[in-house]
Amino acid sequence: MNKKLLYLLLEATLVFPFFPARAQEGPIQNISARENLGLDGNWHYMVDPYLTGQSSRYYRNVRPGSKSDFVEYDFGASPSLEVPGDWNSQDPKLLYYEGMVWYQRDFKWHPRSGRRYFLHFGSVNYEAKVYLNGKMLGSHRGGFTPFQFEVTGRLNDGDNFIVVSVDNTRRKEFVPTLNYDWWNYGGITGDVNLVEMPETFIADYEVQLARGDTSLISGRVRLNGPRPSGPVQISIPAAGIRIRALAGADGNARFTDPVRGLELWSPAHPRLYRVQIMSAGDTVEDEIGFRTITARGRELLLNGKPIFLRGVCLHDENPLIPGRPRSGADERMLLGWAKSMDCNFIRLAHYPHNESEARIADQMGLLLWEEVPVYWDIDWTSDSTLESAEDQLGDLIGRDKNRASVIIWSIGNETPSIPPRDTFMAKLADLAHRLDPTRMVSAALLVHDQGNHTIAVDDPLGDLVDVVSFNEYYGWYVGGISDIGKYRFRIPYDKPALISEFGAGALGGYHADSLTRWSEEYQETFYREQLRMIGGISGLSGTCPWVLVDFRSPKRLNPEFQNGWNRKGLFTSTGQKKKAFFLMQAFYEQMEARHPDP
Ligand code: GCB
Repeated sequence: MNKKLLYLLLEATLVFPFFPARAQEGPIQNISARENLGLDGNWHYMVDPYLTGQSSRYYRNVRPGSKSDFVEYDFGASPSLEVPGDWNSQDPKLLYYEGMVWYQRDFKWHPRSGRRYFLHFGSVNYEAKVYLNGKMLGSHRGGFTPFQFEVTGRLNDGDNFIVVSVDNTRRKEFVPTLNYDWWNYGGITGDVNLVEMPETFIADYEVQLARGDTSLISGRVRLNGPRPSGPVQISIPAAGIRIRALAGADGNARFTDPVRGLELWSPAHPRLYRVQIMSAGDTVEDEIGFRTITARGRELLLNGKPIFLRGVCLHDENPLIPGRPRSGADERMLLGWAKSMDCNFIRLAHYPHNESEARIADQMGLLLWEEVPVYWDIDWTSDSTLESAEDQLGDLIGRDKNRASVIIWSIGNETPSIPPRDTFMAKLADLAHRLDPTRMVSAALLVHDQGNHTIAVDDPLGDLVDVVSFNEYYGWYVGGISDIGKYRFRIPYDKPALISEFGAGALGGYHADSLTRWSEEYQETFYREQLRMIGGISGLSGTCPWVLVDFRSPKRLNPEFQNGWNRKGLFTSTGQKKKAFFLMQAFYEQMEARHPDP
């Protein structure tokens, strides 16, 4: 049993010795396709900077019964926040708030016998304690990945209420740690659902082409419940495919079957098939695309053919709110901006984005890099830090393993090589490979200046990843524009290489000559020089400028040009294109003409 599970069970047992919470092995796959009561919407909230709520038992949600009753809180009379959504963008008092906030909402439900119920959260940043009808269900740490609690037998027939305490205090041992270059948006940032399932149900499934093989479909279905063994069927009606498999006593059914005539998914042709997974008592449907992603020496191959990744980096932030996206429409808008630059690839930095984003990318024909927040210098020697990084990586892969768009799992960003970090990252690389042998594993590496303008990509982690990716800021943090052309890169790997970041800041609408920092002209010239330099790197598999849109960061304090925003966006914070956007767009159009998407 993994340690997180043990923690959940122990905690639940201590609080309710006679009724331990039953935490799951992993959240139910494809929640949005299940019978569910959506619990998004308005939740009451109370801000609790002094951590009074635990001892005052806010989770009991008591309301004064008469005028003379003494109760020092009242959810019902408190204001509300939209869920999903961060609190920072919904109440001006909370813009910089880091700490505890209590959420509460009522709902009506009539549980049916012979059915099982799960309370599922898409993401809560960072630590959540969840209570149903005054009793604790359990807790979860990690701000970006889903989790759930089984609530069978705990629902009232009729009126119910949930209370969640959410704490986004940054801590040294957390992942991410104390210091990072984005806004620490707190709150219930993902969807909340009450899900109804049969007693034995399809808890998880994976349906993909076998690694590098377009003639084999392979995967796994996992049943959960009192009758976990039995036949399962996977069918793809439009392709005339029907696969039968048998789940053993552990609930797992594995299969590998030949397929013929399947149209492959690609950015040029994002074909998705309706896939039906059936067991004796349960059926679930998904939309899945089929493609392979492999490497041959320095070439990256999609469906066996070379592809150049015309990428861009993106934070999970809608600048027009500004805050975490609150709907699929927000995400579609951001991905649409990337498409308008002729991108076929997006690096979702620096943490898991909302689950629906990869589904939208599947539909729009965008390839994705997904990442866990192992960012800069975290606590490499702490067991709990490693456990948290592993949990987040496992949960992300578990959530998005059926998405054709996702081709790269990134295990971290700019982590400086020292022995304990090398050991830590080797474990993550190994875990990602074990959990998903069909995709590429990468990390955004730091480079090292060997003198004479020679930049070596020589991080030992480069030996353990499948795609060598690196960030470089020559002409912005190092040297000026006129130096960019002098740099040469040494990339001593026979693997695909990718520039995972390069970029310069510009305040939209600020115009000056090309030597004036923060002007659109400086940024434009920086891009022109960078693209010339990058053009000299032979065999590169892609580029990802930093970053598509200006984003909020409390580290960016230049009052004239930044004002709490990282200004390296190709779009401004109001959604306007900067001059450099058009240069990048022209470059990508040329690249597409030279290397059309397979
Ligand atoms: C980086 C980081 C990214 C920062 C960016 C910057 O190297 O990976 O998170 O936001 O530089 O703007 O400095």
